This record gives sequence, structure tokens and C-alpha cells, in this order.
Amino acid sequence: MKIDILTLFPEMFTPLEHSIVGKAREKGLLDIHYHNFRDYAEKARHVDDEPYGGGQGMLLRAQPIFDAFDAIEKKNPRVILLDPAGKQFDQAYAEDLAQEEELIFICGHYEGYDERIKTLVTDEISLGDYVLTGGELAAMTMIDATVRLIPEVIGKEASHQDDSFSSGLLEYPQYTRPYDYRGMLVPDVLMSGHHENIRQWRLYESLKKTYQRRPDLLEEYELTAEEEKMLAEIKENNNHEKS
Ligand code: 21W
Repeated sequence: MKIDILTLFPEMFTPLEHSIVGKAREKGLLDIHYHNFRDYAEKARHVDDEPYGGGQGMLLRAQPIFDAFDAIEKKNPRVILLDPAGKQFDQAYAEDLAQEEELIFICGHYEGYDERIKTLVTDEISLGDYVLTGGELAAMTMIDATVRLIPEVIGKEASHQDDSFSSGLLEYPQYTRPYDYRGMLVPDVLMSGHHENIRQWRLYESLKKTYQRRPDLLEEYELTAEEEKMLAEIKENNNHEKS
């Protein structure tokens, strides 16, 4: 996968040199290029200007971003504008991006954009409902979530088959050695070696956590007959706890 990033702050992207994304680059599975659009600004290197019609703050000018964009060698890229008013990023969107050969991210900072920049883009995406100082951290988050889904980036030992959000349920609790840590014990079922009981316990705990913390996820989720029964039991127990 080839990723081009248009940003005024390329030095913010050092996190992508490390961990799984860094390894993917070393292995040649991922090629990232940075383009500081300040280098393309004509008028005394100014990248922003006042909004027509008046108002607070400055807007990123179209010219530096268009010229930086034109200088990128590209065939058929997805072009993603990081925008707090965009569609909210999620796991399904990461899975979609992971299928692409070429991604271009356009990051703003502080303010808004001249609307005409949007004619370059295929997708306008937000990370969520909170205000950041710019698009850089949002782009890094999206790149991290996307790159780990590229085949060969994560080996089968760290498979993402049972990730929360790709299964549709939150993950069940997990424990590793020792059995007794400061008096806190590992649940007996996990020590039993009884695989069917362990499977049922994990499924029950996943459903319980999802019901308590993220009931919105259950609305999207297709329950099996077994899960339907467990969920009824969870709701029953939950009512007893409340009263
Ligand atoms: C913050 C840009 C505030 C614009 C029209 C009139 C990219 C982001 C960002 C930023 C404003 C993302 C306005 C979640 C984010 C980002 C910087 C305000 C005011 N518009 N996802 N007045 N949150 N943020 N615009 O902040 O660039 S993706």
C-alpha cells in the first residue's frame, strides 16, 4: 500500500515509524510519503487567509493544497480529507480502506478549508465528536487501524478475527499467569481445561459486557439461538442486581 500525506506538520508522524506500522514499512508492505504543502505556497509561503463574508479565524487556501496534490504520483487513489464534519471513522471503514492500493490523506490544522479543496477528495472523514487541533492525529489513527488489516502485516498468531467491533461484540475478560495475583484469582472455568465450558463462559461474558456498556452494538448484531438464551439470562440477572 502507498500512502501520501499532505500536512503542515510532517514531524508529527514519527509514531508511524514504530511498532506494527513501522515493521510493515520495513517489510516493504507499506510506503509512506509526506508532502508539506507550505513548500507549495506561492504568496510568501502563506497557506491560510481570511474567510470571504467575514468571520473568525483563517482558512487553508486552495492553491498550496492543489499544487501539492498535483505533484503526487498517483493512479487511482482514495483521497481522504480529515474533517470534524465528515462521516465518522469505524472498523468497517478501516476494512474498506485496507483493500486499496493508494491512499492520500489531507490534514488541516486549527481552522477550516476553502470549500474548493473538497473537489479533490473522495471521502470526508472525522475521528469522532470531539475537537482536535488538526487532522494529523486523526490520520495516524486511521492509518494504524487500516495498516494492521493488510494481509501479511499481522501474522496468524495475532489474528484480528476476534477483535471487538469486527465480531460485533466487546471482548471477554482474559487472564495470564500467575493464578493468584495479590489475592485476585483466575476464574475456575479457565483453569478447568473444559473447552466447551470455556467457550460458553467467554460468550456469556462478551454478551454481558456489550449489554452493559454498548447496548447500541447489540442492536446491529444478529444473535444465535444460544446467544438469545444467554442474553435473556443476563437481563434477568441484571434486574436482580438493580432491585
Ligand atoms: C477544529 C478544524 C475545529 C476545524 C465552519 C465554520 C480532522 C478532527 C479534525 C479543527 C474546526 C477530526 C467552522 C475529530 C477533529 C480537525 C481541527 C472548526 C469551525 N467551520 N476528527 N466554522 N475531531 N480538527 N471549524 O477535530 O482537523 S478529523
